Amino acid sequence: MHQTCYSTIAPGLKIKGISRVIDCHVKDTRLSSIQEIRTFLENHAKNIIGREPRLEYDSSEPIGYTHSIYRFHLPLDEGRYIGVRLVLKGQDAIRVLYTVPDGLDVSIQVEPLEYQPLLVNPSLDKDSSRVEPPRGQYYVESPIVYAILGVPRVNVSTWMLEVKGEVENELALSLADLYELGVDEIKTSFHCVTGWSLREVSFTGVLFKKIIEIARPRSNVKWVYVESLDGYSTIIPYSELSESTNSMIALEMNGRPLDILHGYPARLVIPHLYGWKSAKWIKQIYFTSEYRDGYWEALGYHPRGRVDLEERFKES
Ligand SMILES: Nc1nc2c(c(=O)[nH]1)N[C@H]1C(S)=C(S)[C@@H](COP(=O)(O)O)O[C@H]1N2
Ligand SMILES: [Mo]
Repeated sequence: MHQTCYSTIAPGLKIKGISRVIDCHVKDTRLSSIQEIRTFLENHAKNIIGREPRLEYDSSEPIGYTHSIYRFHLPLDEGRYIGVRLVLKGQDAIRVLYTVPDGLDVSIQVEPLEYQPLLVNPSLDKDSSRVEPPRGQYYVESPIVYAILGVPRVNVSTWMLEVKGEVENELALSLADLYELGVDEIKTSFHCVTGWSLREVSFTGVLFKKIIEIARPRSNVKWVYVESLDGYSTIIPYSELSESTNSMIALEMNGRPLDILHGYPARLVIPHLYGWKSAKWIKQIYFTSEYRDGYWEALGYHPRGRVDLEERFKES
């Protein structure tokens, strides 16, 4: 079986008791039934855990119109398990990801590879507010709330947003400081990678290009890594923020301070990228020349996540 695997991790996954994610790219594998999926995964897992696997089905869901995810468990002792996620594009398997719990020794028979995202930067129409939903998306009436690591408690009197890394001016901004920088309002659509989109939602906050002007990232900066109070993280190509006129640190939604469920006191809103890049409850923005996986990127999602290019998962 020809394949490339690499080993990765993100802080939020550590919180969940996962010590690493083994991410394997798959090629030329057509799976047209659940039976074929099972057989394929059993063979695949044998290479990873080095013994006969017992595969238990967990769940599956469509991601847009093109992709789907199947989740299985490989049970271990004491109720622990290795999580297995199979990503399919149509009927083609494109990757298998294993979430390995803390303290477990797996004999990986494959070389872990450092993932090097290659991003050419096509300047396409980034307008996401047109009436027809983008490919693979459908409109819903109200946003679905995601809090994969729970809703954190926030004390706004001590909360500060830190802006750090390879910048000339590091910043620590309170909520009042953010308002003092001046806020703008945008009206936009918002697109979750699982397929739902919101139309015409308004956000008020500090435009990201204003943060860039003040912090002055150095010329070698290529990525912006964002960490949240709940341990969530994500990574965004620097150019997607520096060239965007409507990406912001949002403080209000539809004219009112963000609800705690939607990220109070501050969240990112990057309208032309899938929703997982719009981290809620943000605490640190880190400018860097080096790529590293955030929470969902460590689980196989795309380093850039452009909606117009349907960048849902990393390329195989
Ligand atoms: N801290 C944190 N930020 C997050 C998430 C999360 O689970 N935790 N989910 C992301 C995903 S997948 C989406 S689609 C949007 C959803 O935003 P909403 O919960 O305000 O609708 O938040 C993003 N930001
Ligand atoms: Mo999402």
